[in-house]
Amino acid sequence: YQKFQWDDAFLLDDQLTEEERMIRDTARDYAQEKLQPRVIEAFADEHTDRAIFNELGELGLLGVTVPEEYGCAGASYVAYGLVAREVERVDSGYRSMMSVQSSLVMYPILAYGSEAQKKKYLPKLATGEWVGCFGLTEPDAGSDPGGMLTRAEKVADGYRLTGSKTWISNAPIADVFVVWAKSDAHDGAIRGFVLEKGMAGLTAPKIKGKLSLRASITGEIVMDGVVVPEDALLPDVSGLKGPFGCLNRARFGISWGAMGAAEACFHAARQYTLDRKQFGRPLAATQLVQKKLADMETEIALGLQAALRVGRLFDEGKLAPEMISIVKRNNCGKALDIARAARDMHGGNGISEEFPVMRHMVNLETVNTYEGTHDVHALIIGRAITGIAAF
Ligand code: TGC
Ligand code: FAD
Repeated sequence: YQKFQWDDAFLLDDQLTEEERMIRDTARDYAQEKLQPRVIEAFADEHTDRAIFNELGELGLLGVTVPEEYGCAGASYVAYGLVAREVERVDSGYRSMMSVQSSLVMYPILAYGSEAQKKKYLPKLATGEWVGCFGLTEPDAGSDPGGMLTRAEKVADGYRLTGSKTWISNAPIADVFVVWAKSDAHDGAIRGFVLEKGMAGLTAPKIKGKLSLRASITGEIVMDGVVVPEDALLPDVSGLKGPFGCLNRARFGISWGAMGAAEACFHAARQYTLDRKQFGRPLAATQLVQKKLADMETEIALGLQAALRVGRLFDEGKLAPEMISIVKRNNCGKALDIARAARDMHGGNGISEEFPVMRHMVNLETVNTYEGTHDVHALIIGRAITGIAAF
C-alpha cells in the first residue's frame, strides 16, 4: 500500500498530463505569490486591481483553451479547470475575473465570431490589454434569461440596442462587452453583439455595497439606443444556445474553482485545529473535529475527481451539459458547506479577515448563485431524468 496523502486523496496529480501540471504550477505560483498578498486589502476596500488581467495574460492564463494562432495556449479543458482551482484557492472574485474573460468573452468570439472579430479581439483579450464582460442577466430576467427585454432593432448599416443588464462581472472596467439581445431583424431570436467602451449611449455603472466577491468589480450595462455597426453581430449563433454554450465552459471552470476555495478552507481548518489547544489538547484531537475534517476530505476528493472526469469527457467531445450541472451544483454546494464548517472551527478568529475562511464563505454564496443557482441546476438535472421541465 501507499501512504495516504491527505492533501491529494485520490492522487489527482498522477492523472494529469505533463502540460496540465505545468500550467497548474504556473497558476499556483502566480496565485500564491502575487494574488494572495493583496487579497485581504482588495476585499476590505472593495477594490479590483486592473493590472491582474495583464499579469494573467502575461502568463498565458487567459483563454487557455483558445488556439495558439490567437495568442493562447490551446490547452485542454482540464488545464482550464486547474487554473480556476488555483486562482479560486485565493479568492472566488479573482477566478471570476479570469473565467468571464476566458469562457464568456473569448469563447463566444472564438466559437461564434467572424474571422475579423477573432483577429481583432482575441489577441488583446489574451494579453489582458482589453478586459471583457458578458451581459445576459437583466433586472427582470435572471434564472430565466429567455425573458430578457433588451432589444436590437435594425437600422441603416447596423443595429440599435436598448435595454439594461445587471450583476455583470468586470462591466465597469470593460473595454469589450458581449451582450445578448432579442433581434427584430432575426424574428426576435436572441443574438450576441460585441460592443466597445465609449460607444454613444453605453454606460456601465458599478454596483456598490456587495458583501460577497468584493475583490471582483460588478456593474450594470445600460444601453440607451447604442448604435453598433453590422459587424458587431456574432454571425454564427442564434438563440439561447449561444449564451448557454459559453455558460457550459464557465460552469465547468467553477466546478474546479469552488473545490480550490474548499481546499483553502479545509487546509486552514486542519492547521488551525492542530495548533489551537483547548481542554489541554489540540482541537484536532477531538472526535467532532476529526469528523468534520474527514467530511471535508471526502467531499473534496469526490468533487475533484468528478470535475476531472467531466473535463476529460469535455476534451474527448463526449460532454452532455447536464454533466456540468451535476458538478457545478454539487461542488458549489459542498464548498459552501465546507467553508461554513471551517469558519465555525476557527471560533472567534474565524470572523477575522486575517483568516481566509469567512471571506471564502461569503464569496461562495455568490458562486452558488451565479451561472445557474443550485436549485436551477437541480431542475436541469431533473428535466433530464424525467423529461419534464419543472422550471
Ligand atoms: P431551453 O429550452 O432549455 O433551451 C433553449 C435552447 O438552448 C439550448 N440549450 C443549451 N445549449 C447548450 N448548452 C446548454 N447547457 C444548453 N441548455 C439549453 C437548447 O437546446 C435550446 O436550443 P434550441 O436550438 O432548441 O433553441 O431554455 P429555457 O429557457 O427553458 O432554459 C431554462 C434554464 C433554467 C435551463 C436556463 O434558462 C438556465 O440555465 N438558467 C440559468 C441562467 C444562468 O445560468 N445565467 C448565468 C448568467 S452569466 C453569469 O452568471 C456569469 S457569472 C460569472 C463569473 O463572474 O464568474
Ligand atoms: P432569480 O432568478 O430571481 O432567483 C431567485 C431565487 O429563486 C433563487 O433561489 C432561484 O434558485 C429561485 N428560482 C428561480 N426560478 C425558480 C424556479 N423555476 N423554481 C424554483 N426556484 C426558482 N450575470 C451575467 O449575465 N453576467 C455576469 O457576469 C454575472 N456576474 C455576476 C456576478 C455576481 C457577483 C452576481 C451576484 C451575479 C452575477 N450574474 C451575472 C447574475 C447571475 O447569473 C444571476 O444572479 C443568477 O442567474 C440568478 O438570477 P437572479 O439573481 O435574477 O435570481
